[in-house]
Amino acid sequence: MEPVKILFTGTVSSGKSTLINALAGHRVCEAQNEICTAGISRVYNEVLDGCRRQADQRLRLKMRSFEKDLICFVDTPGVDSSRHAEHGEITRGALRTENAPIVVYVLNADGQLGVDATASHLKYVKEHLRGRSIIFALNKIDKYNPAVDSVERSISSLSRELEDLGFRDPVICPLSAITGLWCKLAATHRRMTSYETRRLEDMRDLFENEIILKDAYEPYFPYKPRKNAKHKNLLYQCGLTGLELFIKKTISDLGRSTV
Ligand SMILES: Nc1nc2c(ncn2[C@@H]2O[C@H](COP(=O)(O)OP(=O)(O)OP(=O)(O)O)[C@@H](O)[C@H]2O)c(=O)[nH]1
Ligand SMILES: [Mg+2]
Repeated sequence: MEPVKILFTGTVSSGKSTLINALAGHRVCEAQNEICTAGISRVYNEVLDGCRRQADQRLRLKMRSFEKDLICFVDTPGVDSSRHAEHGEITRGALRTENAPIVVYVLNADGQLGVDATASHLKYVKEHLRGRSIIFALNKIDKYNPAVDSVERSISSLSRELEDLGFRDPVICPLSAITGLWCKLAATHRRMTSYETRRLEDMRDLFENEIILKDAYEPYFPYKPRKNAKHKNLLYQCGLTGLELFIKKTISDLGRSTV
């Protein structure tokens, strides 16, 4: 059976590659604060030859969160680079030609909502969606200042903007991809810098006490924090588990799931 392709798109540095790494539970796609992804890469969830990158950028990994579905994450470059106009072309080409029934649109909650580049790419995606499913990932929620920013307000205004563009009942997943990635790396005893370990503990405090995302997910996927499950709890609290469950539900709605 062919894997279900899930294509990730969005503006530069919104966190597409970090989110794929978080879902995969491995550092596979390069992610950094400068324009980073320059071409299309594909990550498959199979075990093959100890996870080595293939010449054609194919990579197969064991992904604990997606053990039952044969999937392929497609990473694309950010579309609004002024220095690399070709990046936008590559991504728009992938949206037209990749046979991906699911698109994850990654938005940077910290400063990219309502800006022109986001609106014009959203319009492009809408025009080329052709019946495919789309999930919106509202990333970098950890950058919110709980004293002034409101996740609920951001979701409602984004939802209005998306409805105006023609997306009906959009699924919006607020999350912190970086927290999800660090949490999975810690849970599987992978190498982390002391900066990452320290920041992970800050994130734990933030998502336990100050930025509460459960309202966005509880109606669909209720979860009660459990004792002695600190990584599992944080994966839910930072929104990654909710996004994974929406992705799995979408795969299952396609009639492709073995779950
Ligand atoms: N605070 C915070 N930073 C994040 C999060 N996700 C990603 N980042 C950071 O944002 C920067 C860009 O992340 P990438 O994953 O490279 O973003 P991208 O969308 O793939 O970027 P391009 O491929 O260049 O378009 C990196 O420094 C990440 O560490 C998040 O949830 N919270
Ligand atoms: Mg990238």
